[in-house]
Amino acid sequence: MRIDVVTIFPEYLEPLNVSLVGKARARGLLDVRVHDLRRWTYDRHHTVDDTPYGGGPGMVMKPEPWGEALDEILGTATSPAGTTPAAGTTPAPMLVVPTPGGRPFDQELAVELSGAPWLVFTPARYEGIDRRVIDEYADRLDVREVSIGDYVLAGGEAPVLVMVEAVARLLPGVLGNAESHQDDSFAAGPMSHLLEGPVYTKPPQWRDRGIPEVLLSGHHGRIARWRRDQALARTAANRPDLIARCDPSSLDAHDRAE
Ligand code: 6GU
Repeated sequence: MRIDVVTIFPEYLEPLNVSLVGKARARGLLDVRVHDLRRWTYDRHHTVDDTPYGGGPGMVMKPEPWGEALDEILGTATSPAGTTPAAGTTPAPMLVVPTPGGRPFDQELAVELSGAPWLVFTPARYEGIDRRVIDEYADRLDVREVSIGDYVLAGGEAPVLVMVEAVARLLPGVLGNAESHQDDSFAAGPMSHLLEGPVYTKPPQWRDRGIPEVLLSGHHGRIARWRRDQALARTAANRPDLIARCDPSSLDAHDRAE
């Protein structure tokens, strides 16, 4: 997968050199290119923002640098949403626009993005990017405006780090064990919409605390049942909204499986 990020703070994306994403890049599974938006400014102050039409507080990112940056990065690779480029041509990139006004980012969207061959992220500062830029590229590409949660950040760079990490760990070969994200919180399957319960490792005694006995029992049925109960309790406590989305029949099936 190729990922381009256009930002006025390229150094903010340094964590993409570290850990899981850094290793995926080093192994050639991920081709990440970070671009400084100011490369596409030509005035002495490398201006990227201006005052909003209609008045109001804050500044808006000017359309020209974004347009030039995206034209250069995308080249001729454009294809309207819902179409596929002919064999042998450049794959259609997906444009991901981080904004608190976007659709909520969740595991389902992470899975969808992980299936794209090429993602282009446009993290903005200030009050956002001149709307005409999003409209311009939405005519030619699959454009997604995405928010990572119900709070306001100073810019889209941290959300890009979040989204790239969520997507990268889904790519084939990135995780050590091909199954290791199968039972994630939020993954599809019988435990979907349940949060993961507590986990334990050695030593068997730490301070005055031991390990729940069922985990030492070797009884896989009882262990699975206990984990499901723990997951359900944690979900009820922290995310009661998710309980409603649980498939009750899958829970009953799990119960009977013991
Ligand atoms: Cl994607 N951007 C900003 N600036 N704030 C956010 C966000 C994005 N998602 C949640 N808050």
